[in-house]
Amino acid sequence: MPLPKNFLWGGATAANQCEGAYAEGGRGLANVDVIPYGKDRFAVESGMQKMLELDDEHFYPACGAIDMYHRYKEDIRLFGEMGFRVYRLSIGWTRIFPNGDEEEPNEEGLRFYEDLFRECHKYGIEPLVTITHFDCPIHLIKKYGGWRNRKLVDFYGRLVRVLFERYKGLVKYWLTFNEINMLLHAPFMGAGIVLEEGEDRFATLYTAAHHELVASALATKIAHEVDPENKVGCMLAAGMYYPCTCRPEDVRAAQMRGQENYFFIDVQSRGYYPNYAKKMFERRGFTLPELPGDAALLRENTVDFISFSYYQSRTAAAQAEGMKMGEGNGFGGPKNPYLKESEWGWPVDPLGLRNTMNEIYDRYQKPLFIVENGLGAKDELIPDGKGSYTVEDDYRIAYLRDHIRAFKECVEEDGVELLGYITWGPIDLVSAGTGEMSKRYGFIYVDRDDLGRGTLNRYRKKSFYWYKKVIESNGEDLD
Ligand code: BGP
Repeated sequence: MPLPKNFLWGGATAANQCEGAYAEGGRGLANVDVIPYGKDRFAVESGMQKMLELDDEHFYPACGAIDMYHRYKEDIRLFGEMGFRVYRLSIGWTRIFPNGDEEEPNEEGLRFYEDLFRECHKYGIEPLVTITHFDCPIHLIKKYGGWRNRKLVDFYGRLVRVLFERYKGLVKYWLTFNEINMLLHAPFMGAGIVLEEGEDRFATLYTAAHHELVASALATKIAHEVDPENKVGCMLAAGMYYPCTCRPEDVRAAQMRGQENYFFIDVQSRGYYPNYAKKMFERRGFTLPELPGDAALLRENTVDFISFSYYQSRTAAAQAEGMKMGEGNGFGGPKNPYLKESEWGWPVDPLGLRNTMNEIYDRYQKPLFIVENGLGAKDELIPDGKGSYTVEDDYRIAYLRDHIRAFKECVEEDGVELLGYITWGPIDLVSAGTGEMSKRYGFIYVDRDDLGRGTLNRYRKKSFYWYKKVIESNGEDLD
């Protein structure tokens, strides 16, 4: 059975990784702007090092990024040329509310996205909007402490109401928080949280988690009220945990890591806190900062579909000491000896995508949506023989082909419902993890290096023509 005719093929970006123009159009400063390139990046991202302003000693890649703010027409035209049916992008919160706590939105920011959505529709591209993709106004961090403060729920509620009302009829697919589980791994990026010395990390992170979960349910409620056509999804940084051996202790370790991962989605999809989480809170002496009405809000406003990013499977062991540890999308674990790795050390596991999809679908029984997948690799720009340049990125094609085969089998043979497939970074952009430009995911090459030098010109890679063919044939022609 082939994929459904209306299957949504496309690509995904995040505002801070592509727009640049950080101080234009009335935009305010956000956490993502002040995460520097280089050795301090990880400490800032993970909330261990406080950096709430730009300084002269660091380079901040998000401030200029690939300048999509000024070039979105050219970029969307290229997406149209590939035949995209969906383009996933995120809203820069501080373009709409520069400080985050204003009463009135910034019209210039609203107009920017309205124009962008209209541009998508010109090419028959459906926009899918991530409301926050690692993005929180600096003012809300300085004044309120980020998502550890309940007030953020109200400010977020104000933001989403403005978006749903303004873009009614232009956008119908929404994601509330990108990779919501990343909050536990990169609290500054995920929730605008800088951990204070001596602060109870567990309590702070799960307090912020509760606030984001309530905000997500509130957004789902408002979205459905404003337009019953709206479809709202949660978004998980996915990847099934494999036990390192069949020792029951390792299987248990994998199960527990899985629960930590699914915790957010359990609440967003089922509408209540799972017992394993309540027990964990009890053991840690943590009381959920619930207000009257929260439980009902969560219960009555569950998501319509489950979206997720997938780059790799993960491993877990009861005793990881002495084992070789590997890299991964924020979730390193013992190395999996059965898998090859990318240049950045991320395991490559196409079958893991099918395993993961089955696990998620079994758990929630709701339609799935792959909204990120791809290979970060170094590319070499070479003359194309026609007066321009290109990249012979067969390695990227091979990665994507294997993953597409895997999800097709999952749909066709396992019967999993899948709304679409969206690759990460269809145009090269700033890496969230490392801040590099040289970690490229795109079908379109952007001439810019790790320190922001380059013409910003765009070039079609070999994978550009390949993906166009894949979409045209609705996934039948993968050669
Ligand atoms: C996900 C993020 C993206 C993206 C991607 C690739 O976690 O949602 O923003 O960047 O990973 O990661 P990286 O950019 O670190 O290679």
